[in-house]
Amino acid sequence: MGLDSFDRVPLLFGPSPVHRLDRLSEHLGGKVEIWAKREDCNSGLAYGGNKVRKLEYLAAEALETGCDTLVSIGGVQSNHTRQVAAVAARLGLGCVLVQEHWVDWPDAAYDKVGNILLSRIMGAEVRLDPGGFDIGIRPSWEEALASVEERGGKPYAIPAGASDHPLGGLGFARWADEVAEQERELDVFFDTIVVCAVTGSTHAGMIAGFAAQEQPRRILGIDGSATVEQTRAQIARIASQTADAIDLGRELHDDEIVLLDEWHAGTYGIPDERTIEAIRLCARLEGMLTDPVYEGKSMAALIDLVSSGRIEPSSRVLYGVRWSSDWTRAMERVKDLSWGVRFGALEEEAPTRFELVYGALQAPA
Ligand code: 1AC
Repeated sequence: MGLDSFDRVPLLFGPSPVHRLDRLSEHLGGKVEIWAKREDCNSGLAYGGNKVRKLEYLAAEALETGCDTLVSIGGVQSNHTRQVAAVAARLGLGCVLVQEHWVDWPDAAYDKVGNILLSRIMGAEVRLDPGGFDIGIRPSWEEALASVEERGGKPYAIPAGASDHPLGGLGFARWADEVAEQERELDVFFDTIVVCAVTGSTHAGMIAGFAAQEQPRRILGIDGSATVEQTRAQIARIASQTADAIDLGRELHDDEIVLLDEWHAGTYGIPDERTIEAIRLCARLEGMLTDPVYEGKSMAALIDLVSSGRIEPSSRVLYGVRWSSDWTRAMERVKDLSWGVRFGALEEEAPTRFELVYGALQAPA
């Protein structure tokens, strides 16, 4: 069949930008050339992100099959569910989101700001669920699908991260083609790709897509799940299913699935010192923001791999930015606090003002 035979609803601006990270490269010794490809700048839909790229294929199927409601799942501050909400809004579809308690983050505003707020503003029906972190298929999501049917709707099922789905890997198989095209334009070749992996289809799609190209390269997945074997198995399954879908014409080899597990900090969603240091370094050298859940961890890996020589001198690396806007929760909080200060509010008044502003925005659609 091939990738082009799958329908796709265009939701991106076009190819996502690729650019050099000169100051970071220089800081790490100047022998490895580091570039970034920016899914955080890929679309006008609620800040874009890697899931919008995947959802181009799933949304096409939802429309073709006459579904009227996208139903998905993620953590309370899921980037994925925010992107599903944006795609649903853009296409005039309903949206039900199960938001589980994936991260133990003791902040009273955690389920009110950031991504979850954006999803509510975009009209998604958000259902909070106490379930903990798990990238597998969850009963709460199946119940949400059933509830849409019970009220006479036709749900379209999108698993966590749009990953464990027959079309889940296609978006990033297409990303691999896009990289090859950009390489031709720029007259460069990226021998190493670095990307964070949790639910797996971003990494898996890249593996399948690049496997179809002539010149081999290393695709280093950096685990952010801390449930490494489950993520590795999911990547292998999605990569091989995507390889079939795009007619690769051969089995993927075990050594094509590389998931490094040294930077996940022990728990999904919680950064350690290396994560924070990596976020700071990248921000201060490049003005590029990485986040504490995904990119901060893969940035820490990139820094260590280059500094230690595990990514060899003279390599050219493409660092995949997914746009994990976990920072939106921080940004909203900062805005809230500065609002309080600007209006001369006493510190203890801030929560009241906070409730006034965000309580109103979070009213059900
Ligand atoms: C884990 C899928 C994931 C998210 O944003 O919910 N990246």
